Amino acid sequence: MTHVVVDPISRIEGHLRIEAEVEGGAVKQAWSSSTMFRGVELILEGRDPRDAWAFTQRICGVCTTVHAIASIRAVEHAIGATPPPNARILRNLIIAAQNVHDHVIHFYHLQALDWVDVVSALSGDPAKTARLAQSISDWPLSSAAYFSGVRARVKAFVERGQLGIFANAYWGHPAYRLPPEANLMALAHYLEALDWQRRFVKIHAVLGGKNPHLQSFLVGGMATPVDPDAQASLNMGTIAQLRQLVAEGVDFVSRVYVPDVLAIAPFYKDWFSIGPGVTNYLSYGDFPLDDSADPVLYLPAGVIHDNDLSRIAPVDQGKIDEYVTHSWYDYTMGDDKGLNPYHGQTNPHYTGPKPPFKRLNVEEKYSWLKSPRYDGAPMQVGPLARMLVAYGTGRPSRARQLIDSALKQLGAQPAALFSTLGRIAARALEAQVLVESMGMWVDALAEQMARRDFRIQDTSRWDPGTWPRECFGAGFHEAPRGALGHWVHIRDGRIAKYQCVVPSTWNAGPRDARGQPGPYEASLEGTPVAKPEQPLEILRTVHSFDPCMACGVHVVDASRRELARVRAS
Ligand code: NFE
Ligand code: MG
Repeated sequence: MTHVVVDPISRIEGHLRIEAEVEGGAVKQAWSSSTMFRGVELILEGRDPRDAWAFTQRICGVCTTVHAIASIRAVEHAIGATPPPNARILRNLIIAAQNVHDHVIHFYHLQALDWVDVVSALSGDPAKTARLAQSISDWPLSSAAYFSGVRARVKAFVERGQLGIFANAYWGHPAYRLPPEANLMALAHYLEALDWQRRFVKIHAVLGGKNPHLQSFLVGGMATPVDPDAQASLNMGTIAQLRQLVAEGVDFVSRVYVPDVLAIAPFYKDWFSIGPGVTNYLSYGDFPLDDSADPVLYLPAGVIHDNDLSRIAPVDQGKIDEYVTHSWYDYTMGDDKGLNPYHGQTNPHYTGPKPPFKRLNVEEKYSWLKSPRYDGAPMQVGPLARMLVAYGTGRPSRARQLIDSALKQLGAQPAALFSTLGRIAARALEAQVLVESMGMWVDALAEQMARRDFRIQDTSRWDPGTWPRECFGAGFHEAPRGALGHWVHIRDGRIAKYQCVVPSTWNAGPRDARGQPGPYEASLEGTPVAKPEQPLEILRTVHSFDPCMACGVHVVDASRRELARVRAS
């Protein structure tokens, strides 16, 4: 038995430590620990709920819009504000842009190098690479001269010993299987994606003034005037600009990102059965298509139990509880109880070993993440959960169509989706579904302007004097990494209590009171590890969830920070 510690796992946001027991070339048991504490829920107490979005948005700079969205929805629910259609449409555009941008960056810059060997790419033949690229897509940057230029650029970095963004990887590891030409093509797209993301995110600058941390959110609506006749507002020029940026997004996702995933996957088909883990999935659904109290959602809500896509249950938020049995928090009623977020508590109490330490005490508490459970069960959340709910319900039909066509191309069954590679493929296909949907909302915004409906905020509840003395609200959102909820309790116009239950908390949380592992922990069980001192395969499965600890724990303890350590003992 080898005890492997990966701490911190890099190419993620924040600090994540994985400990695993490896026996017979595979992980037997694993533990996921966030080694970072943040106190945003506590910072909010006593503040004006109309300001909460600006604070919660700072939980994370990666999924930079998501906590603002969940926060304004929670406060609107509590005080009874109803955003007008323009606000709904603008929010849908912002959310979709966030998801698409985040997914592309995750694939190329945070995950691809687990599968793509940069050093091998340097021996890729540019002419063969051009043939490969042209066989999978009609993307124009595909000539031998182009790939030769990319190879020369990266070679110059490597020869000067300046691997920079490519440093500290396991180049040459036996688990890398792509031929040099596929590595070279993917490397070229890694560099193109850096440039593409900078352009695509202008959608956020146009609609929110800046990225990260857009400035245009508002309880009851948005702070952006819509008026085709005014210069300093969203007008027909904005519509034209949005159409152009969305078209570039569709182009890159459908001609580069998705084809790359489908070209790389066949070399790693065994990863369609590695890393299944927790068999339950949860999606709150998102992208309201109308302005009723219970709107149709473009991506539907649903709960999947035991991988059964034929029976998708509605979401009952009353069934959500958080446990701290293995987390560095105390509950006043005892640490074996689960608490619904309306009654949640954030009482931090670190009881772990004094750093630097070799091992966590996993029999006791070992993470700053809580363990959210739905009806007592762990749930996977994220693009795969959303695409499975879409597949099972048949909505939107485009999701089902893209999934079926990808499975056909790969010669795989839907069950292949319950895996490490399934999470990666679902993220890519979701990016395509969402970037394509953005045109529909740009059209909707143009129609609103044409019918001269410029309403942007429900001001009827802006004055706290119109609120009940005490009220409660919950705001739900599908962030790039999955189901996100904020719960707020308002008393006398101020926040009495605020709780966030975040996607990476669902996925990366530790064992619960019953000892059930969280999704990262469960999915690592059985993951092969060829060289325990270079646990590349552990990175593959953990990265497939797109971890974000900043979100998951929602003030970094500087004394506990380490730069890099990977150790097998
Ligand atoms: Ni910081 Fe986040 C997303 C949220 S965490 S990345 O997406 O909420 O899981
Ligand atoms: Mg929380």
